[in-house]
Amino acid sequence: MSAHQSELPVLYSFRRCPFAMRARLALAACGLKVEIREIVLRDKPAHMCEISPKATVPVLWLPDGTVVDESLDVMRWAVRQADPMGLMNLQPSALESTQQWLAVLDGEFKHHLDRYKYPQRYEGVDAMEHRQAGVQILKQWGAALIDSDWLFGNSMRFADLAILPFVRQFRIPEPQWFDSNPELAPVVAWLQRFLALPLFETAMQKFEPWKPGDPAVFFP
Ligand SMILES: N[C@@H](CCC(=O)N[C@@H](CS)C(=O)NCC(=O)O)C(=O)O
Repeated sequence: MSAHQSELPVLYSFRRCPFAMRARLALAACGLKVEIREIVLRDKPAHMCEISPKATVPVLWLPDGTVVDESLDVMRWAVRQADPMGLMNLQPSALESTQQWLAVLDGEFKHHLDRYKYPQRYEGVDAMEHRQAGVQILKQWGAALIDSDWLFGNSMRFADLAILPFVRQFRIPEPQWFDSNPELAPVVAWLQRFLALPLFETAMQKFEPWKPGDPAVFFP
């Protein structure tokens, strides 16, 4: 019942999750089509949990049965299939910065983002301290944006797509404060550029939650 209904990979996804969002962005940017299964976090499909017991989205299930269940690995898989936008056209130094920034993003930045956005979920947390720590990290990315539209020049690359869904999340609690913060001006412009992309609109397409037996729905 949960088998592939086509020759295409299946992507378990949740629209609002920034990890799933980066996976959809990479798939769409690489011109790859998947069978999409939108999930609800409090009622995850049994098949998804079976193939990936850690049960986080995104999960990409390939027709040969391979399971790719880390968002950065889904992105890496996508660019290996095709890279028409040149997301991986990077000098060795840019590749090194990409790796460092992604480690900071999924580690420190995500830590501060969660505590800024949802302080009530943690004990003894001061949201403003975490907001400030997040700003310090954003400023490092902002420094790379002083003379260019994207992190590595005037074309979007892998790191932009991996990082921007999380910058978007960081803006959500206090959009006016974020947009008018002079320290963040290059980051604000970077985010606005991203939100205006047709690619972003494609990645944010809405789907009804999937249940076993539903006809296949495709993304993009
Ligand atoms: N390291 C994972 C993290 C994915 C993740 O944490 N996704 C969240 C949603 S944003 C999730 O599925 N959480 C499971 C839950 O809330 O039950 C990745 O990069 O794919």
